[in-house]
Amino acid sequence: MPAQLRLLIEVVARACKLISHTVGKGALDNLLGQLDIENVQGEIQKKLDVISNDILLEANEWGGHLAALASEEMETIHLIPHRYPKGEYQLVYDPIDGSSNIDVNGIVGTIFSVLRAPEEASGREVTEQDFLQLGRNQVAAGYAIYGPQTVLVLTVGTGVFGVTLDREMGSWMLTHERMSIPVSTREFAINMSNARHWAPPVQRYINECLVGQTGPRGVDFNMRWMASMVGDVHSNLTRGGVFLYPWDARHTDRAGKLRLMYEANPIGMLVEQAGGAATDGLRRILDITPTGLHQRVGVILGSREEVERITCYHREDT
Ligand code: AHM
Ligand code: MG
Repeated sequence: MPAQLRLLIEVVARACKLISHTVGKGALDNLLGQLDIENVQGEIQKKLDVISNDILLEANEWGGHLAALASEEMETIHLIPHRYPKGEYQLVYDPIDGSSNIDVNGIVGTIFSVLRAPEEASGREVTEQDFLQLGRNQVAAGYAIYGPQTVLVLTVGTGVFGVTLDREMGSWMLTHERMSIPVSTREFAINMSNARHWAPPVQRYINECLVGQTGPRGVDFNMRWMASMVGDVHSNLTRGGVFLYPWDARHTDRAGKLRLMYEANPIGMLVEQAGGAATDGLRRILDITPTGLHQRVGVILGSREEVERITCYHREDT
């Protein structure tokens, strides 16, 4: 792995350590609740969204490994100020995924993706356009999950590894070597309250799961919904499962709720590296050409057999 990339990942991991500590303080440091401001997506920002965004920004800005950063919480890209050295990578992140869980002490996480700045950008400032790269060109991707344990799950394109934060020592310990998603599963994760909006292929799939043993699948399915993609994906990576946040009747152009650049792409890369699959119902997530930094996309990922089945239902429906 190039030294600059290693340094970058170490800095991100250090920032995640601080976010983990901050998330853990909650009401003790008056960190719960929301601010009276909206982010670029029109969502009210939580205090921890903003604090975590700043933690990642400040940790990475001066290290010399980045050309620019982009985040769910910032309208456009953040260039490295001229007073700091510039590097060859671009970092994209969602500082707090699952923000609605903050106040209820539920699972939240940080998701990040590393891109290489285009070579032709070496003599100039990078632009937002330089960030709009295919997910398959990511050089690294990962998430930190802040649950009963803080675990950082990472890929640099050679499999998936997890390190757990030893809170007494303040260091990361390798605890999950070569994580892999079982090919088959009997568990799905979806927000069932959106059922009336789903497209027919999703209705078909979930209905078949719900019918259980007596239906076409011939087996009973279990459901999980943590309201945090990182939480549900960590479950997929640990014991298998399929996670869906599909586009539905409320979305135009097959845009779902989740964001391509800093949610679907990094998680898609991790899932594929762990032997799973990730599509938007019709296209492989990592092959979708991004048209905007905050672009949204439908997401179906996890155990390969189920993702293939759901994708097949979508193809039959077109
Ligand atoms: P966020 O990054 O603003 O927190 O939004 C992403 C989250 C995902 O983690 C989760 O799967 C989904 O939104 C839950 O949304 P909802 O409760 O609206 O179904
Ligand atoms: Mg968020």
